[in-house]
Amino acid sequence: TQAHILGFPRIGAQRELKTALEAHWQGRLDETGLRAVGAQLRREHWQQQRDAGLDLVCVGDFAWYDHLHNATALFSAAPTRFGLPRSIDLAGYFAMARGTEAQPALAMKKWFDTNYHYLQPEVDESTRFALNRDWLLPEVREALSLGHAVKVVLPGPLTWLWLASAPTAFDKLSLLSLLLNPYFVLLAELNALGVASVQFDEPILALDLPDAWLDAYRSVYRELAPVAPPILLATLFGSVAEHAARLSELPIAGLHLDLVRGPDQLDALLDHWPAQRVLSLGVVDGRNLWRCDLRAALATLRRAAQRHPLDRLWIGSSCSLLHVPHDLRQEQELAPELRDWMAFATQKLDEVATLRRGLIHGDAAIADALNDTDRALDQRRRAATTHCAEVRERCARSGERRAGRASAFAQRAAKQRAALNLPLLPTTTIGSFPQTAPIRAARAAYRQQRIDRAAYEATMQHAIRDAIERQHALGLDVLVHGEAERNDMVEYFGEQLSGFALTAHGWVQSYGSRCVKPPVIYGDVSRPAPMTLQWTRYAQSLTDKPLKGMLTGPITMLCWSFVRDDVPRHEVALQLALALRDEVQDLEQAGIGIIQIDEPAIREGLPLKQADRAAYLDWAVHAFRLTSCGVDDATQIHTHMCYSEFRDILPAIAALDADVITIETSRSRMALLDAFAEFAYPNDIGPGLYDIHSPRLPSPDELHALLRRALDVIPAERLWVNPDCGLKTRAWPETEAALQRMVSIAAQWRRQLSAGE
Ligand code: THG
Ligand code: ZN
Repeated sequence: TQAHILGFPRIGAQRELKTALEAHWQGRLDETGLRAVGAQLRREHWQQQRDAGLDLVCVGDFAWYDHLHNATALFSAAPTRFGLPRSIDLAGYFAMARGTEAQPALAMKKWFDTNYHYLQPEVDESTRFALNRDWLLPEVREALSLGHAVKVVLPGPLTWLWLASAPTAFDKLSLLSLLLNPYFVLLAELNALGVASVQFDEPILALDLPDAWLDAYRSVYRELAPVAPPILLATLFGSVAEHAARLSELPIAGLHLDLVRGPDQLDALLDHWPAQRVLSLGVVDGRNLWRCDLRAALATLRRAAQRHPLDRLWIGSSCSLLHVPHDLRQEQELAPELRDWMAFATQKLDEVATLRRGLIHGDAAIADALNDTDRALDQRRRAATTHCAEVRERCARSGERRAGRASAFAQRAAKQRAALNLPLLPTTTIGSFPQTAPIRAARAAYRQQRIDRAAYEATMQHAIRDAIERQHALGLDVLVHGEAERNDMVEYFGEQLSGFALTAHGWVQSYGSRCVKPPVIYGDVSRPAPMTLQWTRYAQSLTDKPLKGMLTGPITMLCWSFVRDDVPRHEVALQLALALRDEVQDLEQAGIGIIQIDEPAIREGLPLKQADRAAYLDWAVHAFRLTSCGVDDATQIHTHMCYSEFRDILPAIAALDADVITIETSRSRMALLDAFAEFAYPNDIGPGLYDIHSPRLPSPDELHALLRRALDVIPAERLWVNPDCGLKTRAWPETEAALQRMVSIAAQWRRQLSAGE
């Protein structure tokens, strides 16, 4: 019986990797210095796993930017457009990750249904692979020389290939045998080095895979297994029960199951999985930060042990711990009661090790841990702070009726036109403006109580006034207050809603060096006081133009938080919706005629399996409508979406019935817009006219062409003009220059269209 995890967070307890990466990119830290930071982090994280009592340490979970991208470098699979030498070095690796003068970066995509982004490989029929021994192997030697029992973690070849982008007519599976060559060489070398095991992450097995791909598993592992160290095939993020028989035929040493996401698959696998092989049970949640119910986990493990030899049962985290923060011990400001309910990555190592001791030696051997967990979980179950009768009653009452606007879109649009008096092709922005150094400094000073509320408010009001003046000068039609007071769009609301807790150091990697600090929903959610009203009202007082109130929607609040696991997610979504609905109504009451409710994460929350999607979309759409639909016909509801592929959920997006949707489209050169047109999206649309993620100024020709394309497929009466996303990561000079061009192109088209009438 071995205890292991599927991977450890690489960013470091103090985000050391982030600091080092950004210093390196700015030229303040050379490659040697950067490599030293990475080596130190790996050494610490291996030692932590060993000290906790795990039997294996993970090697290969470390990455300078993204672990899938590491495999791209390891197998020399750079797309030719970067013009890199065959053997990718660190500079080439970063060039692909971050883009160059000449080439945009590889696309960033959401890793399954998580808020982590991977770099998407690009393949075509000319792609060829070769093992690059500068990657991974030195890390393996590093760990071996430190005396660790090594389990190498690698993306499985089928998952790597599935996630790669390719020309439409090209069958990616035709590359498989070429891709297996470097894997084959690598595995033989790992075997010779004496690694104990190789974990192939194959999360795509939790999707609805076509038969051709499922069939390919057999050829892959028949080819690789003979030369490889014992292979553990890791499934994650969902059940693979339907593939139990097929998986059991693979010539692999072990299979890992995510029993947090797919608890019901255990029996199916026990029916099929051969007794002489390893079955790894992922019972400690790698996606959430709640303390493991050790007794429940032990019961599961013992049930398995009745049907599978104990020495072939492994105990693990459900997936990589990449998705949880580093160490709970840093959270000294969290209420002790709450802290007691949680386990971060470091604590989860202990949980896994404890479970192994308990399984082998019985409850008595882990009596202290069991008692302590019982006490904490019992206290959590009985805590008054997690239950609010008022919230529960309100949810029960609201749950029955279908939320919807009083009138259909056409009638609302007429009333809104009369109320708002906007020109054709109205111009607007997505909400945030540059977070300048003085703004950040004031927020930090206020948080640390170095300045008082009055001084803080004065600085924020100054930033708002500045943003309004700049928008007036630019001639934008619908203004925003600029969100100077907000850190992260989810954290900001989490700080103000009841039922939420914030951590001080709970950083989780989002992409590259960028991290987020997801708030924790531990109790029933409600809104004790208005959250945005004061700033929005102040901004509206400075202008006669319509000012758009800005909120984060209920589904995005849910997807980008750590959510309680003692209440169904749809119930939490309902609570969030009702809390946000109160804010919407307060804004309307205060005379704010346009309210935007952002839902960039609605696609990310979509279940991996088709069969579960309709139910999710049903409650997600309901939550948005509940938030947005309590307003008068004349009040205009906007929503904004970005970061995802929305094509497959267009009917649900239409069902949100927002009056206006602004969407990220410029990076796909408006291809998404065609999908909206094809679907005949019924309400107003603002396709993003330029990519805000790059400091590059969009040329007038390019803006002109994109707007023309938009006008080809969307009637002018329903078209808005705006950038792709919020502007908080940009500086003012480039922001103003780009917006000026955007506004003038809109004016040009407006003149042209009215002349044509
Ligand atoms: N908030 C949350 N999740 C997200 C996004 C978000 N997921 C998707 C997408 N946006 C990810 N994009 C980013 C962009 C920038 C940063 C993080 C995720 C970022 N983070 C700061 C950093 O790492 O330096 C964190 C410090 C800060 O809050 O200022 O810049 O917008 N929840
Ligand atoms: Zn956006």
